[in-house]
Amino acid sequence: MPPAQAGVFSLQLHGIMKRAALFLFVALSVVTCADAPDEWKTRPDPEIVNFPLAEAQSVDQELVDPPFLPPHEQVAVGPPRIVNIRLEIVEREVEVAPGVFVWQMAFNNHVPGPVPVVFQWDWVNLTLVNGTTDTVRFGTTETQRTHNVDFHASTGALGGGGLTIVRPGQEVGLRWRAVKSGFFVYHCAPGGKMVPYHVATGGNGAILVLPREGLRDGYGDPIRYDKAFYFGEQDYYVPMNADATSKRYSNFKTQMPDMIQEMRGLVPSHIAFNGEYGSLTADIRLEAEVGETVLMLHSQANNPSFPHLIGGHGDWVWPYGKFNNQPDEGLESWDVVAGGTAAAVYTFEQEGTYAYLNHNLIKAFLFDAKALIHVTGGWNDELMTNPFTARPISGN
Ligand SMILES: [Cu+2]
Repeated sequence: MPPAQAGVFSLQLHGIMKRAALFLFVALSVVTCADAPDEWKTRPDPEIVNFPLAEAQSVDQELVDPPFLPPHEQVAVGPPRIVNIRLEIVEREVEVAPGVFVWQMAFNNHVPGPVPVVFQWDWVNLTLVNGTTDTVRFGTTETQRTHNVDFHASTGALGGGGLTIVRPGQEVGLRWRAVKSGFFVYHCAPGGKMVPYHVATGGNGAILVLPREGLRDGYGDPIRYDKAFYFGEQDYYVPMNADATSKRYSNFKTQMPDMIQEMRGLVPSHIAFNGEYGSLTADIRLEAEVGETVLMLHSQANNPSFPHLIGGHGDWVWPYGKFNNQPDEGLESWDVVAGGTAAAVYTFEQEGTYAYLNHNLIKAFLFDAKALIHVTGGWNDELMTNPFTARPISGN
């Protein structure tokens, strides 16, 4: 072989070897990448995914006021179901902080709205009512505006927003399938500037879609929680007077122009957990025992948040609150994106009062983005103790 051709052959051989090495590397990478998620991820069961709607059992779910969740199983028993829920929209004036009144848009007379609990692949069968059928339960306020609901957990039609436009005095039905598991925001979204107006006056909540096999930790082992608390964080943009009281309006409609003007500044006047200042620090007492595992669910429909449990951790935290992603272990603070959620579990190990808050500490303490969890059941000196208590400086 002439030297020139030998050189070309050598180059070709070199190229072939490089391509072979590259192929081997890619093949190994594919095997490695394919193996890693398979260790934790579970593939959907085709029998569940393809289960016929016509054969699904229909069950009613009675929703409850946050921060609590309706009684529920943590592992699915049987095939997908149709879960019937009812959301009644109320426009009401509430004192969200001392001297500060807001006309809210409230699902089921509460800000945030209630948390339905279903399993992945169930169907959610909603009746959305604009107004009330039960004036004793919800007061006598009549609604002024058109509303709807956009479920981030659903698929199509603006999350259902396009199929649920409902005028005062009307009701509308919407059925959708929970194809993703996780904790998902829902909110009113009637179009244009009505979207931020309705969301930032309280027209939002979240739905819990559990994996059918239940929650799993980073090792793939089952997690079962003893309690679940929902921390719905709400920002308000309240037109204020010079004396730190709010302006007052005759209804949800007449409040809108001034409030929209406040929103254009992007700076909330008030931020609360569970709709009102003091709600989860004074009005409602959250309790747990040492050894209990608490599922902490957080949503913010309009802004980011940074949950933190003072004195504890997120033992396991699901990125973006979505349970089909492997959870992160032992976090100090974690993320809620705007229009998103977080889900974390923590097993309490010491008694005491824990603050669960937005670790933007200005929002926690100068506003009211915080809650308290009161834990009883004993103290473990090995985890923490005072070798000596505060005393004059001794120099030793
Ligand atoms: Cu609305």
